Order: sequence, then C-alpha cells, then structure tokens
Amino acid sequence: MSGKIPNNVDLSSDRKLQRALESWLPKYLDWWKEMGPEGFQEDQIYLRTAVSVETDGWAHFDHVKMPEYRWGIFLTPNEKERTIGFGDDMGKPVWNEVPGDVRKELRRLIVTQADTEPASVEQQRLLGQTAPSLYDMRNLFQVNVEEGRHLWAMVYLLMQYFGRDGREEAEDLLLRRSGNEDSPRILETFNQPIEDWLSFFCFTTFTDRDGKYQLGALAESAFDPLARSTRFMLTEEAHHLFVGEKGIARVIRRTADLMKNAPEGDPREVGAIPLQIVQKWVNFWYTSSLDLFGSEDSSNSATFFASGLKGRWAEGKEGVYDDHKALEGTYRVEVPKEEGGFEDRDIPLRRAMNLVLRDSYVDDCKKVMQRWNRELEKSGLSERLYLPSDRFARSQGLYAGMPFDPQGNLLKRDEFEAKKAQWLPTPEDREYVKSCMVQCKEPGEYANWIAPPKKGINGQAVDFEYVKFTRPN
Ligand code: BYC
Ligand code: FE
Ligand code: FE
Repeated sequence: MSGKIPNNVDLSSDRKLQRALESWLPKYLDWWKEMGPEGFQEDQIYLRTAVSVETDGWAHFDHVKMPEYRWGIFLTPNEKERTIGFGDDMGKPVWNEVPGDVRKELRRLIVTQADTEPASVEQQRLLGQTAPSLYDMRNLFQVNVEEGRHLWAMVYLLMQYFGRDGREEAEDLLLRRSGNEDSPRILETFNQPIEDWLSFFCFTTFTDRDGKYQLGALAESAFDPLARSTRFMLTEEAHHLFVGEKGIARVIRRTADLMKNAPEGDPREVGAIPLQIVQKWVNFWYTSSLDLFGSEDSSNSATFFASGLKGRWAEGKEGVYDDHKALEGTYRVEVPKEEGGFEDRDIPLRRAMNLVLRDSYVDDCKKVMQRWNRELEKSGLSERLYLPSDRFARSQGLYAGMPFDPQGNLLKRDEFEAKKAQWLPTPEDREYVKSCMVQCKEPGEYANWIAPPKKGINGQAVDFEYVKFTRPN
C-alpha cells in the first residue's frame, strides 16, 4: 500500500510497471500544475483520498495541497471465477490478459475513457477563482483530483496490458488539450469551455452522469482488470453527481427566495439566476451529453457487445435482461428522410447498444428533473424545468445538425435560427451569469446567487474552513 503510488495491485512486486508509472508521475505532475486548478496549488484543501477498497473506510479526509494528493491505483477485488456475462463468449471465463483479436478496440475504448478525465480538469481550471463559497471550491477540487485519479486508473491499464503502445498513449493523454485546435480532446463535449458555475453544475449532473453509464457498461467487461477499475471509479463518481444535482437545486432555491419580494420583476434585478437561464444551460449540457453515446445505429457498438468488451447498464444484475446475447430483436427509430418527413427503421439490437445505454441514462436524468421540479414546487414557484427532445441541438447521430425545437418538431432552418436564442445560451445570458460569479473566501460566506447547502462534507459544518489559504490571493 505504501510507496510513491498507493495501490492494491501489488505494484512493488512488478518492477517494470513500477518504473513505467514512476517515470510518468513527474509528467503527470507537470501537466497538473500547468492545466489543473489555477491559483490554488499551494493552498490546503479538505479532500478525500482513496486509501483502500473497503466499502466503509476506503476514504480518508484531510487538508492537503493538491499537488501532494496521493493519486493511487485501486481495483475492486477479484470476484472468484467471474465469467463473461454477455455477447458471443458468454459463460466463458473472463480475461486477465488482452486477447489479440480485440486489442485495438479495447485500447481505443480505454484511451477514449481516459481522455475525458484530464479534459474535464482542463475545462474547469479557472472556476476556483469564482467559487461561491469555500464549500463549493472544495467540491470542485475534489472532483478535479478524482478525475485525475481516474486518468491514473486508465493509464495503469494501458501500461500494464498494452506494452509500448500503451506507454505512448499514456504520454499522449497529457499532450492533448481541451479546446485546442491542433490537438483537441477526443469527444466533443470535453472541448467545450466551462466558464461559470452554472455550467459546472450542469456538467457534473449531465456529463459526469454519462461517465456513470459508460463506466457501468465497462464494469461488465470481459476484460476483468477494466471491469474492476471502472467499478471502483463508480464509487467516486457518486459524489460528482451529488455536487451537480445539489448545486442546481441550491440555485433554484435561492432564485425562488430572492423572487419572493419581487414575484413579477426581473430576477436579474435582485441578482438571481432566472429559471429560463437554468433551462438553457440544461438544454446545452444535456444534449451535448447525449452526443457522448455516439450514433443510434453503430457497428462499433455491435462489435463491443459481441466481443464482450462493453455491456449494457446493469447487464449482470438479476432480472434486468433475459437475453444476454442480443442476437434477436430490433430497436425502432425514426429516421429523417431526404425529401422531408420520417421513416421507421428497425436497428438490429446489437447495433443499437449505444441507444440502449442512452435510454438508461435518460431515465436517470428524468429522475433528476423530477427532484429539481419538486424543489420548485416546494418553493412555491409555478415554473418547471424539462429535458429537451433527443433530437434537439444534436451533433452526433441521426438528428445531427437538423433544426429541431426542444419539443422535437422539425422547423425550417430560418425559423430555428430566429428562435434559437430562446432555447440555448446567448452571449448576453453568459455575460449575466458571469457577472454573478464572485469569489467568496470566508468560511460560511455564500455568493448571492446560490443557497448554502443543508449539510457540510464528511459531517463538517457548512461554515467549516474547507480551504485554508497559504497566502492571500
Ligand atoms: N464526439 O460508431 P459511433 C466520463 C465518433 S464520460 C466526437 O456512433 P461509437 C467523464 C466515434 O468515436 C464517459 N466524436 O461511435 C465525465 C466514431 O469515430 P470513428 C467517457 C464522437 O464508437 C465527466 C464515430 O464518431 N467514456 O467518464 O459507437 C468528467 C462514429 O460513432 C462522438 C466513454 O465514452 C462525440 N460525442 O461510440 C470526467 C467510454 N461520438 O470510428 C469524465 C468509451 C461518437 O469514425 N467510449 N464519435 O473514428 C465509447 O464507448 C465509444 O467510443 C463512444 C462512441 C460511446 C464514445
Ligand atoms: Fe471520471
Ligand atoms: Fe466524474
């Protein structure tokens, strides 16, 4: 467990791997200092660190400087005799090495997963400077260091199982940059800027939630080390989703509160975030996150399923699916026709696996919406938030680039352009939201636009000193 890199993979007995990881460590730290949270590297943050994989007691809380965070490698312990749970090789023993015939696909899946982790840290690197409280600042940095650890988890797999190719991929993961024109991150959502906290809360609600479902699908994998790595990552992911959902709930509560004295007025006059703005941010990040599931009809997804690389959500859970081969059955979608209108297409089930996984994700998002709307109801507001149609504002799949409205109606292009500003963030909206973002640095102090949380972290008070500044900044 000790040494430079905390782990439960017996690193000290594998000198070659240990050397590879120890030579990657300084490069990772250089990347962290350059691209991680800007301006807070010397401060003491109240962080949770993964120290083991015990269900209770895996986490240790303490004030630490982020560059001294102990990023480690943890896999959920081996289940004895696990067998492959789906696809062509169902029932055979899981793999502890990479079979030659799926090496390329598996490497690509791991690299794609890995790439999102540092990307999100890059996207969020300036947010500390406008944190609405020390509590929120701490949560941001917690998410950031754990995304860093997720990168470690994937780099371990690349270095341990993919030899020289894997080591090269590990280097490249530190070279691509979110939003960079020449060397962008792989998936589009991870090249979008996150410049305000409303975006951060929507991102952690909708994009980290894509992470939950993708990791869940990989946790079913026939490649056991991948399954066990992603399982442990999921335990950390729950907090990221919490930060996002509660963040938006607190915005809603605060807006309702501020509007009590001026129910007919413009929320902006009292420094509140209007609910129409919240809705636009939801529209943007939710639809961008739908894109992360890839196309509805995908031969890649059929290959991943057939070969046991990537399953469905809860594939291994009793009573969810009867048929784990998915050789029969189809999934019906409406495909836009060249001359206008739609026609039905039945996609063979295996080719529709992106959509099947996305459906599980959408169901989960609907529940989040219900909880936010209950918050609105309790606050006595009549407005409600909604999830836009999966055709709206898409860049991937069947409806990519087409002018649908949030209800899923196809509009004329110019009508869409004329109305777009009602549905998606405008430069003026962004400017207003930015004007609300002010840093609050006293324990217990919260920015005007957001309600304090009901509870602190790890049993601490909401006015606990979650961040101790080394020098005034
Ligand atoms: N942007 O056959 P298709 C997380 C590409 S989030 C750009 O439909 P496939 C986290 C696609 O690569 C979870 N390109 O795709 C969250 C393909 O390219 P080629 C991340 C895209 O392969 C917050 C082409 O379009 N994990 O952990 O079935 C903070 C045809 O597409 C996009 C994973 O994604 C896009 N959105 O599915 C921190 C799991 N979508 O072959 C972390 C691993 C598609 O033409 N990845 N393309 O060059 C996968 O399972 C699959 O690669 C995807 C795509 C589901 C992403
Ligand atoms: Fe992650
Ligand atoms: Fe996350």
